[in-house]
Amino acid sequence: VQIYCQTNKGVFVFKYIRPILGKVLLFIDRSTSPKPLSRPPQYQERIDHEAKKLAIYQFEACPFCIKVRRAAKRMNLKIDIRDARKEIQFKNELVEGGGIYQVPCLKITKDDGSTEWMYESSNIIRYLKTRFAE
Ligand SMILES: N[C@@H](CCC(=O)N[C@@H](CS)C(=O)NCC(=O)O)C(=O)O
Repeated sequence: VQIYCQTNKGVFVFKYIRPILGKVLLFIDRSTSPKPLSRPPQYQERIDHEAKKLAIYQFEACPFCIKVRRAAKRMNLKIDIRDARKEIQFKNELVEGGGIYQVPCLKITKDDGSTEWMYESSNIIRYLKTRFAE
């Protein structure tokens, strides 16, 4: 990939094609938005309370991030979405807390105040399903 990226063709792909692909993905995402799971109000309140302890660090048009956002929406989880590309503060939090600049990353704040930073979209979705899916 590194060698490929250094060629003119690679630069072209990354500079021009990727943003277009990103817009196409966002369009598809918005027009096929998943239906959120419906829960009894009291149960949903408890889930909302738990979801306040989570935050997703992401980029808007990253396919792995779209996958995680869609899974969260399907499970009706109101998780704070933090754009680590547009907001330098979130980028810094991610790198300082999680160790690397890679998205998506789920920040989990435990009851004792400690934090866990979970990378890899498939791990994040598995974790959310284990905790919140019926
Ligand atoms: N295997 C990872 C891939 C994540 C990934 O490649 N993320 C890219 C964005 S699409 C990234 O963080 N790149 C860092 C950068 O652009 O600096 C996952 O499934 O979460």
